[in-house]
Amino acid sequence: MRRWWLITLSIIVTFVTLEITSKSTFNATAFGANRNNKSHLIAQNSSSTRIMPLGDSITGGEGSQNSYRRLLWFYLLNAGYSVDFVGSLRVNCGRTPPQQDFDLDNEGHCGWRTDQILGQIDQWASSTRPDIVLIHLGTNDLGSGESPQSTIEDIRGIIQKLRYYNPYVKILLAQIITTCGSEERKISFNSLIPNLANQTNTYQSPVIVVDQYSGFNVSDTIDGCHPNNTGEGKLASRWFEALKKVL
Ligand SMILES: [Ca+2]
Repeated sequence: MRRWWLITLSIIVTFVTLEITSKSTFNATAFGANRNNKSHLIAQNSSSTRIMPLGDSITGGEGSQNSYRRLLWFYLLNAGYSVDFVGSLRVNCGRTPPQQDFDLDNEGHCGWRTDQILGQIDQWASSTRPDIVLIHLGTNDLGSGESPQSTIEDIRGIIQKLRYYNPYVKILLAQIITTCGSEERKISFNSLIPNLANQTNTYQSPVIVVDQYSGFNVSDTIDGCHPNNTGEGKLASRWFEALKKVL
């Protein structure tokens, strides 16, 4: 009897040791990715929360920039969250980002309007089924003569489609940064975002406004439109603060 008890105890100790080792490896890997600039060191597993960064070139990252996604990735990992960025793209406006030590997957489609995103979201959401979607859209619509109201309706359509593939999806919806084109139209568009969030928010599938507008200046861009390192830091911080409330 005593022998069986010892065998059982031995099995339990082995299992607990393996669990601790496994968790230590994950944390070391996450920080190691930051230190060694090796994308293959990025740890993910099937239980990670799937986050889709969805938008235009402000999400994708213009040319030589890494985009806000890199900083956000390390904010999340260093805070201990197990996340997996998802999307059909792994490039920044057709180019490889300068640093590739983060999860490159994204849906930041350079130059795209919201109605174009709406036309493709079925395909993307069905293949990745995100748990959380970060939406920063509207810049190209407003810049090409689309009305703020029609752009809002396109975003409403995107939310509905995302819910078809995951009824529990959480939407973080940006009031967009103040660059590129008419300031007046941006302000008008951003003023409609809280109303859209109120109308679409549910307990099962929250829609949360993230203010990316206030505190963001043209000096936070590389070209008057796209965030520079400082601007990316501001975007990443606002997303991170919002994500902490839903992760
Ligand atoms: Ca990924």
